[in-house]
Amino acid sequence: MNSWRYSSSALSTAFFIFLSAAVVTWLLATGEGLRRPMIRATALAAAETLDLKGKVIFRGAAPDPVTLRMDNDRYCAGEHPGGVQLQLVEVSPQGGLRNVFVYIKQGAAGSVSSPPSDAVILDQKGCTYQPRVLGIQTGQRLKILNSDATLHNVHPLPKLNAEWNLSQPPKGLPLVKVFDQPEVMVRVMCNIHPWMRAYVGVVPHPYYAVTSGDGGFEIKNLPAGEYTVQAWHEKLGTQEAHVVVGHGQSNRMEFVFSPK
Ligand SMILES: [Cu+2]
Repeated sequence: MNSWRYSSSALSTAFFIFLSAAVVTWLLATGEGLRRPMIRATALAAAETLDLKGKVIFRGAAPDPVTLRMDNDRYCAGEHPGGVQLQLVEVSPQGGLRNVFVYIKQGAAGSVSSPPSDAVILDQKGCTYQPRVLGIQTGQRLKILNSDATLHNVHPLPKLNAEWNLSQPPKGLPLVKVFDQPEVMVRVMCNIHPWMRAYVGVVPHPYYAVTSGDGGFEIKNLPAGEYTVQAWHEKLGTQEAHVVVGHGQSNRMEFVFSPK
């Protein structure tokens, strides 16, 4: 009896080893393992999360601001007598760069959560989009307001999501839209006011931020693991960095942009 038990157990062990070897061989052969997000299984098991904090710096001479004339719309021109000085490379006295979209490009897919119920707000105010750079999750509602007493036309120009083009009456009802596909960035324009621009970073997770006036950003509640982080700026392009979050590593990072 004992010998039968022993041999049965040995058979089970042998079968388990065979099955494990087959799975490993299949992963190696198909490259499936390589395509998995770069999250350490041990980190996820520990359910450790951290806030990834960082700063985006600009070194060099910022270009001259552009003067926007809004003369083709009396309301817009009246909101900005003398025009608008638009500085797209907006740098703080300490060198921090504003309006950089920073997001987890690789490594967060295993932690995808359903989109938050709160809508992201994009306002049209003073004939500009506010904010100019924003992030949103796939499936999350984008609520577009028109706070101006003039007609606007909201026209995103995506490459992966559906394009649409809708007029919005003066102080009209909000438009509510959703992006289905991750896309960094979706440019939004207004067919009536050619100076109007907004950029929407659509990501499948909540791990993104836009730098504030001092160039700082914070990506909250990031599971410990290894990540590729990308920083995007409208005029200065993109940069990527590999970071390890948790495991005793620093949760601070820095990007440095220079003139193009
Ligand atoms: Cu407009």
